[in-house]
Amino acid sequence: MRVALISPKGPLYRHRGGIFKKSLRYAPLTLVTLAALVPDDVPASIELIDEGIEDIPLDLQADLVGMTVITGSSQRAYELADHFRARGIPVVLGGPHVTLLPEDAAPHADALVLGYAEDTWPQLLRDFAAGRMAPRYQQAADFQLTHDNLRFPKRELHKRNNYITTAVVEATRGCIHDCDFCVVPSAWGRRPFEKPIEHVVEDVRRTGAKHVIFIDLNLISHPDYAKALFAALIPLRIHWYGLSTTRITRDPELLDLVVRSGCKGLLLGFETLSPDNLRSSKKGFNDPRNYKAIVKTLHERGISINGTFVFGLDQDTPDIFQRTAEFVIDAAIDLPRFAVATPFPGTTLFKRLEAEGRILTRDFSLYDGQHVVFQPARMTPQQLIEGHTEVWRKVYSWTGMARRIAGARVQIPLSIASNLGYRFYAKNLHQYYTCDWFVGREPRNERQAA
Ligand code: B12
Ligand code: SF4
Repeated sequence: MRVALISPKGPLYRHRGGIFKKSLRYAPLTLVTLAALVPDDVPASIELIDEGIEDIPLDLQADLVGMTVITGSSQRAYELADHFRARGIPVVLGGPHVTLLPEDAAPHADALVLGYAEDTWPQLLRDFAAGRMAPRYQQAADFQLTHDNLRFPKRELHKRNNYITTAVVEATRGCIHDCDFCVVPSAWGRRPFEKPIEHVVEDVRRTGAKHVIFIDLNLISHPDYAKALFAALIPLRIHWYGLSTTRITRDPELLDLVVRSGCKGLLLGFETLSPDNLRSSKKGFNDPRNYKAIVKTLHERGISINGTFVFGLDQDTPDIFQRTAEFVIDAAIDLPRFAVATPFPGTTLFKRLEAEGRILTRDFSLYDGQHVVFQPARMTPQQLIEGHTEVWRKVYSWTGMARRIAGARVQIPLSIASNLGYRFYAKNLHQYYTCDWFVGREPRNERQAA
C-alpha cells in the first residue's frame, strides 16, 4: 500500500513566497510520528510532503492520502482533499482543526481522525487494508501515551536540508491551564499526556544531536514530571530549547534542573501587558509586574527568551503597540514574536465573540494569528493590523535588535541568526495581508450579511 502524508501550506508557511526563512523552520513532528505508527502488519511505503518546503505533485501516486489540518491551512487542505478524492484516492484528515470542528472537515474526507492518533491511526490502516475503513475514528476517553502505543518518529523520512534542524522531540501533550484563546484545552482537554521518561530520553539519543527542540506547549504543566524529565536529561549533556509558562522561575528546584539539563532557550507566552486582559483570558497566573524579573532571572542563567505577545484582546487600546514595543526592547527580550488575537473556532474565545456578533469573517485561511478576523473592542481592525505590523518593524529595526541582543547577552550568535530571520518576517509581513480592511475594502460581518 502507498500512503502519502501531507502537511498543507498556510498563508505564511509555504514553499513559494513564504515568510518563514530556513533559520526559523525546524522539522515538524506530525508526519514523521504518523509514519512511525504504521503497523508492521500493514506493509506500506510512506511518502511525506510538507508544503511549507516543497510543492505537492498533484498527480502523486498513492492508495491513501493522510493530511494534517490546522485552521489556517484548512482551506488548502480541503482543496487538495477534493482534488485527490476526484482522482479516486481516499483521503483521511486529522489534526487540531479537524478535532475542533469535525463537521467542517467531514465533507472533504473519507475518514476523520479526531484527537491523538496513536491508537486510532494503526486501527484505521488495518481497516483500510481490509476494505472496511470507518468514516470516523475518535481518541478514546482513557487515552494514554504508553510504551505500547508510542513509536519513535521516523525522522529519516525528512528532507533534512530544508530545515534548520530535525532534532525535534516531544515529551508531553496538552496543558493544565485553560486560557480562553488557546486551542489546546478546547481540542484535547486539560489533562496533560506524558510519555514515559525513558522513551523521551531514548528519543533524544536517537536524534544524535547536541541541540534539541522540545515542541511541548508547556513542558512544566506537571512540575514533578518536568523535574524527573530534566534530571534524566542531565547525563545526555545536550542543549535544549522548549516552551513553558512564566511560572518557570517560581520554583527554584525546577529552575535549577532546567539549567542543569542544558536549557538554552525558552518560549514564554507573556501575551499582554494588561492584567485585565490576562484575567479575562483566564491567564491570570501571568503578572506583567514580574515580566522583567523573569527575563533577568533566565538571562542570568544563560537562557534566551522567545517572548510571545498578542494584540487585540478586549482591553487593548491603540497605545498598546508603542507600550509593548518599548517594553520588549527595554526588557531585552532576545526573540520577541507578536500575533493578532485569533479566535480559533472551537475555543471559548470564538464562542464568546460569535455570541457577541463580532466574528468578521469565516474565511479560515485568515485564522493564522497574523490577520484580524473579529471586531476588536477598543480599536478598529485597521488600527489593530497596522499597530501590530508597526511593533514587528520597531522591535526588529537595527536599533531595536541591537538594544535587545546587547541587553540580553546570551546565545549571541544564535540570537543574531534568529533575529535576522524574524527581521525578514517583520519587513515582509504587510505583503501577506489579505484581510479586506487592509486592502481597502469594508470588512464583511457575517451576521450582518446573513
Ligand atoms: C511545532 C508546531 C509548529 C511548527 C511546525 C508546524 C507543523 N506543520 O508541524 C511551526 C513553528 C512551523 C508552526 C507554525 C504555526 N503554527 Co503551530 N504548532 C506546533 C505545535 C507546538 C506542535 C505540533 C506537533 O508537532 N505536535 C506533535 C504531533 C505528534 O502532534 P499533532 O500534530 O497534534 O498530531 C497528532 C494528532 O493531532 C493526530 N494528527 C494530526 N494530524 C493528523 C493527520 C492524520 C491523517 C491523522 C491520522 C492524525 C493526525 O495524530 C498525531 C499523533 O497523535 C502545535 C501545538 C500542539 N501541541 O499541537 C502548534 C499548533 C498546531 N500551531 C498552531 C498555529 C496557530 C500555528 C501558526 C499559524 C502560528 C503563526 N501565527 O505563525 C503557524 C502556521 C503553520 C502552518 N502550517 O501554516 C496552532 C493551531 C491552532 C489551529 N486551530 O489552527 C497550534 C495547535 C498551537 C496552539 N496552541 O494554538 N507550528
Ligand atoms: S498556558 Fe499556554 S498552552 Fe496552556 S492553555 Fe494557556 S496558552 Fe494554552
